[in-house]
Amino acid sequence: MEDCKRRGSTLAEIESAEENDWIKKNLLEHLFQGKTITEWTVSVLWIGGNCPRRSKDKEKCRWQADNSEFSYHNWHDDDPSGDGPCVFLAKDGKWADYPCKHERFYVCEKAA
Ligand SMILES: [Ca+2]
Repeated sequence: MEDCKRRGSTLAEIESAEENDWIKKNLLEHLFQGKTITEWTVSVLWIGGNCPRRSKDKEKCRWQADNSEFSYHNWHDDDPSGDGPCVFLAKDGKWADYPCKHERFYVCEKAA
């Protein structure tokens, strides 16, 4: 995401259940607090994953920034479903691939 690059960072790469949980608790639940969400794909945050379109193979997904494989993932039962290539984190902490064009929140990270 260009906005992340301008800030000298990249879209977040989630490497552990702790990190996934932290983002879920501190960002997602906060962002969507008090909102009535009926559509699962609305309360989401883009993260830095990339999956080939029309592929349901988890093994083919990579982190955009350095093309590295996922060391951790938390895919929703039906994902990746091949409608990517972008990857979002839903309010329940699950991941899904989805077309990138949808306007959503996104989370950047910087090396500490
Ligand atoms: Ca999908």
